Amino acid sequence: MSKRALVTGITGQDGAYLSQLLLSKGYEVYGAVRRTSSINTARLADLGIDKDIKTVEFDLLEMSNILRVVEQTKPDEIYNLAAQSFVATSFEQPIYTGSVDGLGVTRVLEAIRTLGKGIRFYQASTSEMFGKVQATPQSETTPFYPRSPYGAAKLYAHWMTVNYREAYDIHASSGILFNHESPLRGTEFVTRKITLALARIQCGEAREVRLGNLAAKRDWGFAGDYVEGMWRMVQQPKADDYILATGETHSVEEFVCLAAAALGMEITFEGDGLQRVGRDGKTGRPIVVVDPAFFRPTEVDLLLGNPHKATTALGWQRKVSFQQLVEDMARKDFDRVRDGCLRY
Ligand code: NAP
Ligand code: G4F
Repeated sequence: MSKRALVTGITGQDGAYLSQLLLSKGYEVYGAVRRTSSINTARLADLGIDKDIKTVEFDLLEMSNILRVVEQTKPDEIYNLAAQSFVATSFEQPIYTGSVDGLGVTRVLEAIRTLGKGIRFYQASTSEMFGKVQATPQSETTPFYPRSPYGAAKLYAHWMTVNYREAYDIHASSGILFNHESPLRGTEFVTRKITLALARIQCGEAREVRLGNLAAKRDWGFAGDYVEGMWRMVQQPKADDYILATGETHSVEEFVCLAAAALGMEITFEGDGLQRVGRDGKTGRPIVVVDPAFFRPTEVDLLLGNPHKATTALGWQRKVSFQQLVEDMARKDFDRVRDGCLRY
């Protein structure tokens, strides 16, 4: 008999790739979708799987709803990907972020504790929990030091996942995932913001892109590779916590240069601090401008993960290189802008 999975956050980037993977493995997939004024399944449609998923109305803020959904769908596995996932917004909406990203996870764990301790649980934890990093590279034993309300809420959720595993013997795993991107990434995140803006500039629809901290460094991988790691964690005989990362780090500025090159543009940077500017190599026109509006009250300067445990215990490894990822994102956005079919 096929396994049944309940995926929260199914309308987001990871929800789409994970559902595609689970369907390919013969799972019956229930997609937990919160009520919004517009239907929001464009990513699932892009992967051609929107018709294969059974959707259920779900909100991490509503305990009674979570209990009913778990009772009615009777999943073998729950993947909790739902979150207010944008770090910058968490500084403006810290209480909301705490309720969804922190307490929301406890609500799901309570539903499992109440209704079915046999349900396996995956929690979408994050490298943002390392924040002001205490060691480099970061591994499962590196101490946490979150630098945003998002990071703090996710850290609470991480420890609740560990606690419910230890206290109630629930098969609950926490995936500490470093940044992962794709053509399905939300446009507010820096990678997609860059690829979309450069595509618009190349198509004559925009003149410049305004960014914040160009020196920030991230360990960026491809989301499609990371959902495979989530699934592998849940299949282990014993639940545990694992880092998924590439073991490489690159700056925002490097990402800009590589994305520009993929579109046949050359950008050269000059100046320091707020005066730093990226110019078109041919015309000298400013294309990348620093705007303090995109600085964060507290920043995570550098993330670099050590995926050794996942590689050895799960047999997981990323397949898509950084260069390939950037090129895929840049070219996909160029096609979308050129063809006038931008849906998210
Ligand atoms: P995303 O694209 O922003 O998707 C977030 C999903 O959560 C969306 O489906 C959203 O629904 C849903 N959601 C938000 N608030 C909700 C609520 N109150 N109740 C139910 N659903 C709600 O995020 P992602 O990049 O796919 O990331 C997936 C998860 O991994 C998130 O928990 C994120 O924090 C975590 N994570 C991501 C990364 C990364 O680099 N991508 C790294 C580490 C951890 P709507 O469509 O209605 O907004
Ligand atoms: O793309 P970002 O917004 O992602 P961030 O903050 O690293 O968070 C993402 O990864 C986390 C895993 O570590 C996830 F948990 C989280 O849900 C999310 O998916 O910003 C990346 C870096 C930051 O240092 C930011 O300050 O890029 C810098 N940046 C510079 N200019 C910018 C911009 N970020 C955004 N969003 N927009 C800018 O204009």
